[in-house]
Amino acid sequence: MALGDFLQQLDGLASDAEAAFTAAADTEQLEAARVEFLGAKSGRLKATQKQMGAVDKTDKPAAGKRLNETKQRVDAAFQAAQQRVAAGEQVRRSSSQFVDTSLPGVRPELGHLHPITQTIEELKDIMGRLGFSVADGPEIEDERHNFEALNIPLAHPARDPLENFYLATAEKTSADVLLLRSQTSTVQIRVMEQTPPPIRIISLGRVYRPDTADATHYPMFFQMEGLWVDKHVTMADLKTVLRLFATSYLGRDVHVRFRPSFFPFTEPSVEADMSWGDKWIEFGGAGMVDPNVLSAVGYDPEEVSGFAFGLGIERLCMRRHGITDIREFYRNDVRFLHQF
Ligand code: FA5
Repeated sequence: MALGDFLQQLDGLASDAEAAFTAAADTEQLEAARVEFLGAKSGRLKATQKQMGAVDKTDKPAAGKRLNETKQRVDAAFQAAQQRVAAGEQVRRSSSQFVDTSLPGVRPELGHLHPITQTIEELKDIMGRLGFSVADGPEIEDERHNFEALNIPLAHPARDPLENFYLATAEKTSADVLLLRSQTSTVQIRVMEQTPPPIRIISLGRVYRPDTADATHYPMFFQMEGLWVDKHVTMADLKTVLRLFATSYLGRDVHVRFRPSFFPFTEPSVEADMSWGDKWIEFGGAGMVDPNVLSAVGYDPEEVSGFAFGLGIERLCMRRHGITDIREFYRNDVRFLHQF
């Protein structure tokens, strides 16, 4: 083989290899080009090297020299391409897995108590400081505790089926008529039935009425009942306790006013309003426990007297936080609930 032909073959191979390595865009393409040119068994460089045997003896030194130079060119082109491809992949990897350690961490979402539950805890705390302990009663009640013992006779409009959630029971005898309690005053009776005076309790829980939901009414809501029975408990004590309670929970600038009212189980009775801007909103009913109620639980109305109150817990919480619609509490919108 003529020396010129051999050298030409080597030069062509070198420039083919350089072009292929430069064009390789990723590790796979580069590896394919490496096998094609530098492959140990059937690479083109190897194949050309084998042709050295056919070159004239006198031309061998020149051919060998060019072969070495070609090897170096091809190797250098491969290494340059290898570095370029590796650097590119590094950038791709790091841009998809980039971690900025100066950013604040991702906080796990923690739940918290519902605003009404939080309010209940706070009300218990305030009333506890005034000497009231917590009593509990069932949400499913009988007519005795929801009505009769509270001096609400059978013909009273408060017992109307349209005003209450009566429960359908298997045996429809008058003794087992059950309903969802419409007021926490039921707990007054349950406590007095079991405990002799003096009594100073509160009871907080759900009550149910078929009221149409609006900004200040909901068919299920929470009440805080209060009852203080002892010798010489007066209306002045009632007003003092309610005022102390209201200013403790709502702040010194809240005004409380009492309007004469009527409840079958208290005499005299009042309704209590709290100021809200230039308006008043009713937050509860109250009064001196009716002697008939004291007698119904076996107390002697000549010996002891008492006051009772029943407050709407949602309304208190609304006033405290400036919430203008009671329905917000029960929509389960986390944007609302997150704020408490
Ligand atoms: C009563 O429930 C009486 N048991 C209160 C009472 C207890 C009087 C002890 C005397 C002695 P009334 O129906 O007014 O009263 O309800 C009391 C409070 O519950 C209201 O002032 C109001 O704050 C709240 N309330 C009444 N209905 C609803 C309702 N549908 N949604 C939200 N809050 C209500």
